[in-house]
Amino acid sequence: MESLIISVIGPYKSGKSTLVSKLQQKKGTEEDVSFFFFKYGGKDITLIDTPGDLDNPTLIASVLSVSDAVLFCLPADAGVNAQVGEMIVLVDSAKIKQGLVCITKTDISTAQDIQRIKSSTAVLFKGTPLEKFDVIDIDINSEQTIADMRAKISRLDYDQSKSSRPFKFLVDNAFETKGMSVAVGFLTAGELSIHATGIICPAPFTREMSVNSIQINQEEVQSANAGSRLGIAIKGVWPWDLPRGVEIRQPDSFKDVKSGHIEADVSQLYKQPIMDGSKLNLVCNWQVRTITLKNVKMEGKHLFADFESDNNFCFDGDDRIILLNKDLPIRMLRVVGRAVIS
Ligand SMILES: Nc1nc2c(ncn2[C@@H]2O[C@H](COP(=O)(O)OP(=O)(O)O)[C@@H](O)[C@H]2O)c(=O)[nH]1
Ligand SMILES: [Mg+2]
Repeated sequence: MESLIISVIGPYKSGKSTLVSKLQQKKGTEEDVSFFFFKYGGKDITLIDTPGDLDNPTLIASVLSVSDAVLFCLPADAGVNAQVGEMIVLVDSAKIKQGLVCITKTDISTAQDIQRIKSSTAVLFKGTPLEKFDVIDIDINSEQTIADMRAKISRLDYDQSKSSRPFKFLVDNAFETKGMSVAVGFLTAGELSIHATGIICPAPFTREMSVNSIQINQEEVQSANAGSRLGIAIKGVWPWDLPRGVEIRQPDSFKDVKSGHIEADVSQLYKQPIMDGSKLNLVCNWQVRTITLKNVKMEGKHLFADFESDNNFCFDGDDRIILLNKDLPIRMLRVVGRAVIS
C-alpha cells in the first residue's frame, strides 16, 4: 500500500480543520497537531491538521519536514499577510515538492475576492514549488468539491525510493500498555517488520530496541512501509524515554551530533545579521534545537558556520533541516532557510 503524509497549513481561521473534517468525516481539534486518516484510490492518506496560532513557527516547520505534500489553505475573504508569506518560505525551505492550494470560504466571498487572493499569492509563489501546485476553489458544502479533493489528493506522488532506504521512525507520542511502551509516529523511510532491531536516538535517549509488535489503526500487522503511521510496542522502555522528537532508526544509518559544520541557503527575505554568537533554531523532523554559531562566513546568501547545539540531534542525508529565528516578531520573517549539516 502506498502511504502519504500530507500537512494542512494556512493562516489562522483559514478553514483547515473544517476542510480536514469534510475529507475525513471526523471533527478536527484546536490544539497542537492532530492526525486524520483516510483511504482513497489505493492509497493510505494521513492528514496532519496544524494549529493556526502565530506563536510557534517551529511546529509548522516540523510538520512540513515530515510531510510528503501540503494542502495550503487560503481564505478568499482575507488578504495576504505576514503569516502567509512565512508559510510560503517554510514550504520552500522544507523542500515540499507537491501539494494543492485550497481557496477556502468561497461561499462567503465574491468572484472578485477569489480572483484577488489568487493573483496576490501567485506573485509570492514565483520561484517556489508552490508555483506548480493546482489551485482549487473549495465550496465546503459541495459533495462534488470534496470528492474531487479526495481524488486529487490520492493522485499525489508516492516516492517509491523511500521504501528501499534504511528505516526511520519518528516518535510523536508514547503510552504504556501491558507492561510495554507503545511508541506512536510516522515511518518516513524504509520498511519495518516485527522483531527488527533499531536504535532509539538521539543521545541521551540512545539505546538498542527490538520491535515486539506493530499496529496500524489498531490492527496488528507483520510489517509496515514508508509513509505509514504506526504504533510500535517495545519491551524494557518507559513512555518517558520516548518523548516527541525521539527517533528509532536502523543501526549505522544516521549521525547523532551536538556540534558540527552547517551550511544554509538563507532566504532572500531574511534580513537579520548572522554572525558569530548568533543563536538560531534548528528543526529536523520533530526535533527542535537551539544552535549557537561560530566561524560564520557569508557568501552572498549562502551561510557557512560551525555550530554548537543545546542538545544532540540525529539525522541522515535525506532529512530536511530548516533554520529559524523563532523569537523575532513575525513581521520580520522568522525563517532563515534550509540547511545541510556535515
Ligand atoms: N462560510 C464558511 N465558513 C467557513 C469555511 N471554512 C471554515 N469556516 C469557518 O471559519 C472558522 C474557522 O475555521 P477552521 O476550520 O476552524 O479554521 P482553522 O483555524 O484554519 O482550522 C470556523 O468558524 C468555520 O466554521 C467555509 O468554507 N465557509
Ligand atoms: Mg484548526
